[in-house]
Amino acid sequence: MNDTIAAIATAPGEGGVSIVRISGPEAENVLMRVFLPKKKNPWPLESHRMTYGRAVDGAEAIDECMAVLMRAPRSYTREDVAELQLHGGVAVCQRALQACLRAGCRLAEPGEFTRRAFENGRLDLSQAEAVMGLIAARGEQARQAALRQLDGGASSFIRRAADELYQLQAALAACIDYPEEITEEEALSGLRPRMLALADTLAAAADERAAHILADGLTVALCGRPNVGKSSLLNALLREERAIVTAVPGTTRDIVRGEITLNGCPIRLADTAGLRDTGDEVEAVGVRLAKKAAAESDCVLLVLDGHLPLTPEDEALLRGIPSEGRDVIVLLNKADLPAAFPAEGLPLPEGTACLRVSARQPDSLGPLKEALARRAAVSDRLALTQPRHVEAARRAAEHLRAAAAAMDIAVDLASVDLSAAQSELASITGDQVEESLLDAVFSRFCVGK
Ligand SMILES: Nc1nc2c(ncn2[C@@H]2O[C@H](COP(=O)(O)OP(=O)(O)OP(=O)(O)O)[C@@H](O)[C@H]2O)c(=O)[nH]1
Ligand SMILES: [Mg+2]
Repeated sequence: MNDTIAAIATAPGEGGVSIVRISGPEAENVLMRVFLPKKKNPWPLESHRMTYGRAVDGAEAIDECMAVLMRAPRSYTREDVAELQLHGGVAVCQRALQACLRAGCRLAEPGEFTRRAFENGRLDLSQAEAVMGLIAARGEQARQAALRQLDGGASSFIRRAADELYQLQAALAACIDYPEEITEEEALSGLRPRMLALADTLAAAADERAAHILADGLTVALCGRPNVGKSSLLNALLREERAIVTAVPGTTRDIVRGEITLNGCPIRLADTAGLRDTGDEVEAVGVRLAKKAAAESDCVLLVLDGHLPLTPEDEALLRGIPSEGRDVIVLLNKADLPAAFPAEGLPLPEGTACLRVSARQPDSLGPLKEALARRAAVSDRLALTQPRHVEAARRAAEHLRAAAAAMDIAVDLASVDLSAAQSELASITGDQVEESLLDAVFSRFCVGK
């Protein structure tokens, strides 16, 4: 951690500016070698102030630029940080980075700036991950959740839970260590309900579905027999001709994907091959892919042709809707044509949504969009929103339940479970983590952050 690192902090490609960032004890010295300020007697640079000049590599000019030095500890990493703001372009910033490396730093690993911010105590681990969440956010909802986490929302929830857990551990330890002073029953009577209450609090915050939707968006598969208008509906939702549409049944074979944003939530749509028994080898592969896409999605749109009587294939698909566990919306497409059967007569499990739509009439898709937006909306009161945190909290809740159950058998067994729960909570904030976990977390960052 004592060396000085550098990386290009902006996304590759052309843009207004690109930034090369340097962090570490040699940051100022490196800057003095690669930056030639315009003004006289510039050194030492005033901290946190932009200075105009040139980026240079030895005697050669690289670009006109601005530079800023942020002295420790008032910087992102809490080390001395220097940044060069160059014209945005691949060659310019590559060359400036090379000059920095020659001037005495090494290339940063992915996430290494943020890892230093964490190791220097500026952020806890969940906040460091929130930085990554902000960068990765593809919609308003994910951005807001990441910002709440950066502001310490997850950390303060976990610290409160950890405090309660410490109290439980202390009470249990007292009763193990001083059995003559407190009767075991006295000491234990209140503990079990508190363990279960804490387990409930953690389990309620550990909403895996919500965490997955924030990270990946809501995945939706358009399924149904051939020719009912799945591809037409995909195109209508995307408002572009993404998938091929023809009157020939069996047109779509590959999965055709597209994404829309509804109320700030990304909805990832997959149009699939029409489901039927077929002798055509290519189509059969498509049917297999379609079933896989349906099984893996959060929500299935089962499309029927509302202007033709149901076929045995439609009926088989309707019978296949499970009564729970799978989220299915039945769409009666081609509502611009006369309806062949009433929606009410369909044999649907209770609570299954059924909507009349027409791919030819974009206005008819409003209720469908509302239904999808509702499924993609995640409560903004959820304390934990990252899959890693949710899993750790769920495991902590399991250990607490095991501890509560162990109270009848052996109090020291319960204390082992409480310690295990405490380790899970500490892994969220990074108060107690293995180096390998840190490597895994930070390697998912981009270089330069
Ligand atoms: N009138 C009317 N025709 C539609 C509508 N949606 C689709 N069609 C027509 O139905 C036929 C089949 O449409 P597709 O979108 O290719 O159907 P599909 O379900 O993707 O079919 P496969 O890819 O073969 O499984 C085409 O001729 C479309 O123009 C609709 O809402 N109203
Ligand atoms: Mg199709």
